Amino acid sequence: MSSNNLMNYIAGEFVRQSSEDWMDVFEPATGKQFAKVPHSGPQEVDQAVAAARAAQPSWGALTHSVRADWLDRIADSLEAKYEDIAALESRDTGKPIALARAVDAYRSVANFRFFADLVREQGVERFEMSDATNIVVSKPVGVAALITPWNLPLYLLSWKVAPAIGMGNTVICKPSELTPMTANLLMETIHEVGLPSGVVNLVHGDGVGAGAPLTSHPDVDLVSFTGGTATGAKVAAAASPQFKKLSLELGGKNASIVFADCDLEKTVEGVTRAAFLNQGQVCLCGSRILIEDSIYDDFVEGFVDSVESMKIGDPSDESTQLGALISAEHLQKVEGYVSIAREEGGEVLTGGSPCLPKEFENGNWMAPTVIGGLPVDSRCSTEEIFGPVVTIHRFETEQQAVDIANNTRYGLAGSVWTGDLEKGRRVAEGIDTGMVWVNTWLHRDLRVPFGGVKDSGVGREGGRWSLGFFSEPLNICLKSNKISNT
Ligand code: TXE
Repeated sequence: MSSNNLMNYIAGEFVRQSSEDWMDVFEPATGKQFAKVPHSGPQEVDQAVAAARAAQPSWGALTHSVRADWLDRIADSLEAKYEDIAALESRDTGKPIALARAVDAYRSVANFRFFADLVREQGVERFEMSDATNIVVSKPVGVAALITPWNLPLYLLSWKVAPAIGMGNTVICKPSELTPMTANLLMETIHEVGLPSGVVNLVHGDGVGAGAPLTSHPDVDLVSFTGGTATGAKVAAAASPQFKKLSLELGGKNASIVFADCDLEKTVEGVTRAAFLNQGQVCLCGSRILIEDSIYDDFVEGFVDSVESMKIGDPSDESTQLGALISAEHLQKVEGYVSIAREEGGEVLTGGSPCLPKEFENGNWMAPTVIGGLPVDSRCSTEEIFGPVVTIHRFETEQQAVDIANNTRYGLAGSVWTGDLEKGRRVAEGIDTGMVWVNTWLHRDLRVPFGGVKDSGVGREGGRWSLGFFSEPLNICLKSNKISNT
């Protein structure tokens, strides 16, 4: 068996699945198969849930401070593998190595460190009454299913694992079958540091084989899911009848609103980054750019120049800014939207096929694409494309900008670019969304709530919101009989 045939991690052991059913993992940049993952089914899910259930009472009984020390040990060990994380993530997802290092490797380590500190600070809340004292203690929820997508594999998995185990839960991870490599590396790390067996388990496989049995499993108490909106609806339908605790981080169709009083140069740079980071495959990406009429032509000229100057190609080259899309199917979907845009009357201002060396000709490549001239309610302007394709639109008034921003089923994020912070805040408050950045984008503070409204999801994670989601508050009211008999 090749070393790139990954195994499930259950009860502290790397285990072979029961069948010889494997799924191929492809390198997005070249289209070549380079690894296999088990195509696990309900049997593997049952084993992993049983391991997590068995480990939960003793893990949950440890103090916050002891569990925080474990998170720090995992962070230390992951930090030593920083370059491996970046290289694996770049190969597995097709993203540029510089981005994989600065974003994926950095945040994966930072997530464990951040939650170690936050969990360690957890105390018991007290509310005094005239004749009694209430204390609120945080108890673990139990066994958690953590399901993650392919765009930021370890970044998002660590964002869930750290607070979940930090609060005393035990977990089963189900990473995307398209990008399993760094989840495997996390299991190796956890094994190396000697985390008690069964606290973290991992089942590889697809949504139907492994994801669905996990979300409907009667012994799973909590589901944290990040992925597409259609899949999120299936997860909710499976988990809700059993009243599992549920958090859904789904898609987005975020607006970048550009006012005439912005700093044009910085805004062009920021809006370009917001549109195309990770090839536009981030749920927070600003894929609809709304521009105030009086600067429309100047902005568009600068923006198209900026987009055309981005270097696309070999993800392992340090100077690459745009890599490959995740899969051939996804490329087809994204290209399909460009055809739809043309049918809807849109004009492609830049984009088309990138010109790349021969070794990449079977990869999933697409040049960054900017589309103008579409109505604000067209499909390309309202549906999530999740690729390097943006639409641009004009507005004349603040209210018009807000109305266009809200003209979608999604409500995850957004950005406003203006020299007037009062206006920035006012416009931000008008948008039905979970997060808005003013004069910046993806400027993350791990303490703040992360999540969306409408079809972008249910619930918030991040900082104390994560700790709240991954725990159950128990209120105990203590009244001493000695003080009074009333
Ligand atoms: O994600 P899926 P896909 C959006 C984006 C993209 C679309 C589909 O628009 O084009 O979603 O992407 C597991 N029960 N986002 O198909 O299917 C699956 O195995 C339980 C936005 O790749 O949502 C994987 O581990 N689990 C997003 C995870 O769900 C199931 C990031 C996500 O896969 C399941 C990625 C089921 N029935 C895509 N079916 C974001 N919010 O950032 C699948 N899975």
